[in-house]
Amino acid sequence: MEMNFRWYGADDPVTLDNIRQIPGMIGIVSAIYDVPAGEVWPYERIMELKKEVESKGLRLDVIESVPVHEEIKMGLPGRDKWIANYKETLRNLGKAGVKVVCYNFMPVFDWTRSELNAPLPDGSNSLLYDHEKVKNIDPLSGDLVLPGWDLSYEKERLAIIMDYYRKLSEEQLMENLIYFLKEVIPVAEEAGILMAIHPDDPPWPIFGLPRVVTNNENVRYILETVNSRHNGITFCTGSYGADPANDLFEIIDTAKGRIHFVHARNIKWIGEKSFQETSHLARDGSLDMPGILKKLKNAGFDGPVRPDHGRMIWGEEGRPGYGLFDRALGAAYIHGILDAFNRQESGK
Ligand code: DNO
Repeated sequence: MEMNFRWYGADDPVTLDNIRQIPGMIGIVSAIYDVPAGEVWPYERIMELKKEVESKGLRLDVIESVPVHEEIKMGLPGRDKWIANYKETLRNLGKAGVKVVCYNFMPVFDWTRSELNAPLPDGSNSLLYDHEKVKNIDPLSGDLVLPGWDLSYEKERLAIIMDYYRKLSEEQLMENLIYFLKEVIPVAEEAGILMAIHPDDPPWPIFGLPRVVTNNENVRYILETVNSRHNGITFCTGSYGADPANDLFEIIDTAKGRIHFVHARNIKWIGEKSFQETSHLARDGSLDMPGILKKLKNAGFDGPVRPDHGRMIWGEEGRPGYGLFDRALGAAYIHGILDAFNRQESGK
């Protein structure tokens, strides 16, 4: 597996110089952040990013994310224009040598938590999702705004979009995803790009909006219906793992050969549909990290992996989930596990 680290560009308090000093780091996962969702990413901008990353001895194999315009997710007649733009972006990314594109199909709201700095017993803090609290949050009130949300819409427009989604069934949302995939996957094939859909986080409907990238059955459906190696998944342990009903090993079996990117992080279930993020260590959370990594390795996965959300430790302040220190510890832990497996295999 190839160790990568997410970097948010020039605005990120974590620098490329910081990242290159984490042992074993080979690549950066990033995006062009100032192009509005739906617009084409210019080739020159992609190359600028790539050169910057490469000037620090790192690679740019993975983009996370190329956002999918809401009209595509909603299945509106205007979607074809946005899909044409998406294809153009994929062509530009392919030309620039990018190998994997991570994206998601969550209506409006990307990853959602009720608290961004919930205390942990050791004095650090981390992201927490409490379903009862989220049920009482009105995202239109502006009381909770999360870093992954695109709230560039006017409030009235957002209300209309949410209303539309509330009437959309999961089957319809899935159909819209399949429509999108049937269009873009042939282009991804030509461009040499592996598409890797990220699961919904958390993997159940929130704010009354449907979600479909949630479980084994739906992963199977998505992969079988558009049956190309270029139509694959991001296996995010913490997103699928947030639902104890999801058997992570089963999902790995289903997606074998079609897992193109791994987000490795741990969470601890703290109640019905509620969880807090922990250090990456298996003993701190509910997920069997070494077991999962072993299963991925045995399924033949040797692609890009990145540590995911970390706690805030040692007084660090910064982007929730995306500080330097705990993610660096996470990377070292993952490396340790993988090195041990490799040693065992080689019999040394
Ligand atoms: C959260 C991330 C997500 C992810 C997108 C992929 O920390 O894992 O925001 O990047 O859902 O499109």
